[in-house]
Amino acid sequence: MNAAVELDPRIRRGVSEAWGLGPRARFSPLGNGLINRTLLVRDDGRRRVLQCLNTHVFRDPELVMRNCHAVTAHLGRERAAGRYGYAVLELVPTLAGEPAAVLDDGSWWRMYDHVPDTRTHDTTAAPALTFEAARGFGAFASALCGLDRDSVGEVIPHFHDPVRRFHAFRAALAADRAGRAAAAVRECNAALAFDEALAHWQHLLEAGLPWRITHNDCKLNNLLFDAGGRAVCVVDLDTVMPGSLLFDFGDMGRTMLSPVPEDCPDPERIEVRRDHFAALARGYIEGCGELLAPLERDNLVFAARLVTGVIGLRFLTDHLDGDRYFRVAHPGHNLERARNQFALYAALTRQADALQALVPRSA
Ligand code: GN1
Ligand code: MG
Repeated sequence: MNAAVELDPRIRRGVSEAWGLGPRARFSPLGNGLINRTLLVRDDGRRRVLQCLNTHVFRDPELVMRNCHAVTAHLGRERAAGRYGYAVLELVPTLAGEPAAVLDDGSWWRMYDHVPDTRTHDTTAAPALTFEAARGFGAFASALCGLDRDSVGEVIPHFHDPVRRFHAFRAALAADRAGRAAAAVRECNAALAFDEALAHWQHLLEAGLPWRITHNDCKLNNLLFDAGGRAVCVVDLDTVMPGSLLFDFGDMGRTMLSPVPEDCPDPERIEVRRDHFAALARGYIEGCGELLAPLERDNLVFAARLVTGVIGLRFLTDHLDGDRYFRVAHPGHNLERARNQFALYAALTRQADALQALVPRSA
């Protein structure tokens, strides 16, 4: 269990007043998120999850909270009707009945019930776990297809847009504001080669790639598992918004096909495990049910390449910008992440045909 942290006294007072926490409430860090700050709160035998929203990333926190509410309420109804077999995050309103508390310093805090007896994984060793994760995220996408499109707004416009991400990288490289480009030539060259994926992306848009409500951050550690490896609950709902299922499958491939986590600094250890890809495709197709269109199914490997490349671009852009977006644990962390993602991108590209042949033709 993680050690307790001392919250800034004003923050502690603010959140305690907002949710009526007792004087002995204890806070400890939770999870490995790179954007929001997440804490486990233990108060009088009760456990809850407290999060500070990163408002530099989520510029419209009110919209984020409205989306989260719409999504959790919808999933709750699907679950009650027997159409969704997973736990659903429960937002805990403040004592004043608000979905979040805005403290004097302008920080946004919200609370979820803690889902008991669960854990996250940063990597998967067994294809069975990969299958479970993919089926869980697939069921999540399928459950969201009944949600009214107007009830979920675009929290981060163009979030996965590969063309914009590529241009943002080129602009960061040209600006070189942190003076790091010279020492990152290899990674930058790998990133520049990503433009070969853009034409196919354009083609998919023109071919009518379905736009749905998607999670947009389906990395393995955004799913809670029980001790037996069963998927229990999808978390991190802040980026649920209109998008493509390819973004979700791509993030799963990015975080489950390689045996090492996204920041493993040694590219030699990165590989694409075909048995995990087969499990991923089978699990996702089973979880999505009828939802997956042929154009989506035929592009699952492309999805993994696309998202791996886009996240590689984002890590590298942030490195060149001076680490202003993703949380880093040491200097060069974003560069290591980018190197890792481009090594994975290259491995996926080399094996693309063999992998796509593993995708079942129908559910
Ligand atoms: C961020 O918050 P977290 O760590 O689950 C990021 C994702 C990246 C991911 C890389 C809003 O997700 O897009 O894929 O880091 N979320 C946002 O690990 O930018
Ligand atoms: Mg997360």
